[in-house]
Amino acid sequence: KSARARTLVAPVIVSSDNVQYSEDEIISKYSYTDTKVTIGEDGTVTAFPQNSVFEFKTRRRVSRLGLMMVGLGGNNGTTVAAAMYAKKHSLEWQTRTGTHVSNYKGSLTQCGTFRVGTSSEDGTDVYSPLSSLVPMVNPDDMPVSGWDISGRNLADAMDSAQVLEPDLRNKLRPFVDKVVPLPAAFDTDFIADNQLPRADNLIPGQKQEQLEQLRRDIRNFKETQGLDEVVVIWTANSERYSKEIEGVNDTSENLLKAIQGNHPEVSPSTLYAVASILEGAPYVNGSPQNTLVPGCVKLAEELQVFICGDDFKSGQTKMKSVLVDYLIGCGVKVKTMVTYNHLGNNDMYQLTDQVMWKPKSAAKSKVIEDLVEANEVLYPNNEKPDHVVVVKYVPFLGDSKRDVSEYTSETFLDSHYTMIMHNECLDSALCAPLIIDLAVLCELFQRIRVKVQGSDEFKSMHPVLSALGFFMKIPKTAGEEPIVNALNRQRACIENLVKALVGLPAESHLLLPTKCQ
Ligand code: NAI
Ligand code: DG6
Repeated sequence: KSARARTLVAPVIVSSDNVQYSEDEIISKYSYTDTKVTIGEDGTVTAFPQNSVFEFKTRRRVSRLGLMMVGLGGNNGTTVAAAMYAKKHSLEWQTRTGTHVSNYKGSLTQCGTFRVGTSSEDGTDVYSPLSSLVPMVNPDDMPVSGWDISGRNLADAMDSAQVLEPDLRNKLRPFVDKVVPLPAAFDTDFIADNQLPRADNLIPGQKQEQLEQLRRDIRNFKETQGLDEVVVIWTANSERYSKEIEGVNDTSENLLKAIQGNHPEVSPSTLYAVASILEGAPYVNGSPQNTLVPGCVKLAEELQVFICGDDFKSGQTKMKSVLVDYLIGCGVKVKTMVTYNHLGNNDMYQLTDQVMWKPKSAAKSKVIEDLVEANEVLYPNNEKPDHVVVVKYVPFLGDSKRDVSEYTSETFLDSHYTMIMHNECLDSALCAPLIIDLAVLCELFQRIRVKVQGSDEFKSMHPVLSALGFFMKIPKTAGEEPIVNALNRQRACIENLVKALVGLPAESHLLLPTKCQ
């Protein structure tokens, strides 16, 4: 039997009345269908399918993009930088299992494929990467910079992270041993005491001076590397929550004043976010703390700069957002989820501090709420599964994260269905490809303009980039937009949005002709 699917990586040109390609732009029309539901006084439910037309304009020229990571010298930061240097210089390295060639496995944009359609020749499904539909940044061409409270050069930081194989570290050393992170904005009140010994690379002065220096750093990076755009991604230690206080961080004006006044509740991460927004650089919060306080969101909205949060969804939580979706989706009632992580990297060491652990604990625990709320047949009266999250610091294991999870459910006639899982992977290998994807997709979003039905103006997407929820434990949404946690829905959102840019319909999964006579 011949193959039923094939992957084509060549650019896909869509031939349809819904799309026009000019030298500079792709202009598409997309018919968006949703169903409005009304509930009558007698309880009757009526559904009204509705269509609206969105027009998209996507600039075809890809910006020259630079990535700045906050926490460049940490495990994630050095792993991302290593992959990019290794790929750019086509490095190969030896391990006991053989020769390895640099690659971006684990990245949705670099290694994921999506169904474009059915071959007219032989009926096979045709798949392509997203970058075949719309041009995207090649991460090999993306200069990397960033800040760290530790002034170690990247070669030494890679050694200390113990993520990369020794042969690869040796091959990278000549490229990175002169690369030193920029001095960081820092406040001892937002980080665990156990991190203080590494804090030797700090911007002097108060918060306003720190903000100004961060802004200069972004501008310098842009100028010296000849960049069109910079994306800033927080991958530094998880901070404590900052208090949200009326008059301090509730509006953009108050937040800027609070920075000027060196207010103790303005966290370093909020300073980085404000600096990025003021410089027009999209900002991604890869940790669970409330960096994006209301004043910061308002600033992003006023200046129309993208923000995305919170906390990378890389391992156990990602699995949870697949498995619980699968179980509840099959009509199985999940009753308990008990999940353990143990590992020994610096992130986990910092999380031994109970104040710093609080936001991470909340992020790891929230991830199934929408899935449970969506099924009152199984979960009436606000019932919820018992959800326990435990993490432990085990220094010997370093970055090798162990995830042990037990899910107990009720299925047919209340019989019990128990699943036990054990995963092991380098924490940073799970997370680094997400950072690359976030940078690549932020750049794409920067090039999109959209006109909603009834408007005559093309505008950029909403500054809160909820479409990137696939990568986030607690996706930040705009206003009343509901949070979606199910990974498949989140992936479909990115896929269908990119398809809309070239006038392709959303994937229906129907394959209808083959099912009909
Ligand atoms: P890490 O501890 O190895 O690296 C963090 C780096 O941030 C350190 O080098 C530290 O010196 C630096 N840093 C701390 N405060 C800073 C500041 N104010 N400015 C600049 N740099 C600062 O941690 P790792 O493993 O790289 O993780 C980074 C972050 O990503 C953590 O917050 C973690 O919770 C989050 N994360 C990681 C995931 C993963 O799978 N690895 C998944 C989800 C989130
Ligand atoms: C403890 O779980 C360490 C954390 O930093 C995690 O590695 C990180 O938040 C990833 O979490 P998850 O739940 O997606 O594996």
